[in-house]
Amino acid sequence: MSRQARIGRDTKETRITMEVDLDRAPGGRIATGLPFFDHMLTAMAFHGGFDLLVDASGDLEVDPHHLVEDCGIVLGTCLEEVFREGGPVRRFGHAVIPMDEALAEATVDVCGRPTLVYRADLPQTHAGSFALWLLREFFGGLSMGARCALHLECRYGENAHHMAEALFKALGKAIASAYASADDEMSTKGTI
Ligand SMILES: [Mn+2]
Repeated sequence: MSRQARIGRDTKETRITMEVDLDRAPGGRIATGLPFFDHMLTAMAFHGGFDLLVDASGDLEVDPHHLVEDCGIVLGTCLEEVFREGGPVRRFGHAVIPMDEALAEATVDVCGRPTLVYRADLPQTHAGSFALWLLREFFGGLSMGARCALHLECRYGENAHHMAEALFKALGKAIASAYASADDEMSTKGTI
């Protein structure tokens, strides 16, 4: 069964094409026009061990908020398609990942209900020119698109770049385990 999805989404604000293949090795081109965001998405896919292609452009001159949030929605929608068409998944995924002095935790439940809990007290507002409060918009869009519960916590750290990167690495690993193939539907209700 295919555990791959390709989705295009065009609005007046953004134009995004994304492809996720959970069974292909990472290495796809990730280009959003926001280098730090590319760096985070690359870390997520690489450490999750799946391939992600992103071709995104948008009204960055207005505010990168639209693009970052929409990338979350499209990635989530890709995962939702994998879930619907790729056979049963293990449903829960969890990872705790350090990066130098920072420690971050990600937990995913592919439960059909979107929820985001995001706890990260980042000591700097920006990484390069990237405004780090945008990360919440990405994670919110992701949980919405994937209809999953997503809990992200950076327990501690001193460098916001390290803290964000640890979060994305943990997220990649948690996604990989949550969407790994299972023998049966993992719900006592019999359906998700
Ligand atoms: Mn880095």
